[in-house]
Amino acid sequence: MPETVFSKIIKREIPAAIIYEDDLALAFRDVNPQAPVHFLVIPKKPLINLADAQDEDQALLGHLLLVANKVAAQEGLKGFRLVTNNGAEAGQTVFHLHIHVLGGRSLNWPPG
Ligand code: DGP
Repeated sequence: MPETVFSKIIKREIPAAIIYEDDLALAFRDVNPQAPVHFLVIPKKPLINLADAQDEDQALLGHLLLVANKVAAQEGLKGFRLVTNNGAEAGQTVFHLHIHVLGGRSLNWPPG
């Protein structure tokens, strides 16, 4: 998988506002926030997107959801939304799997 800005954030080659880290995952604030709280949860493993994940990634994917929940609580969010854009057609621009976590305001449905 080619290097992305997110792999550079993992390696601390470019700065980011990191709010959580463990052996498997990293969470940092989105540089272009779409809500008062908007952070990204990424695996350290270089997966392109959800479609790139395999059965062997089951525990890792579950871990990312639990990290999203944990950091949302840390951020004081009661209601929040998770989004993962899978592929360019869905709006994916950085090709390293990431879960957007959005909150801190009312969120409309359906999303655009
Ligand atoms: P997506 O469109 O789902 O691929 O979302 C990519 C998000 O990543 C987008 O909301 C902006 C964010 N982003 C892109 N480059 C950087 C960066 O260098 N630092 C941070 N913190 N966020 C970034």
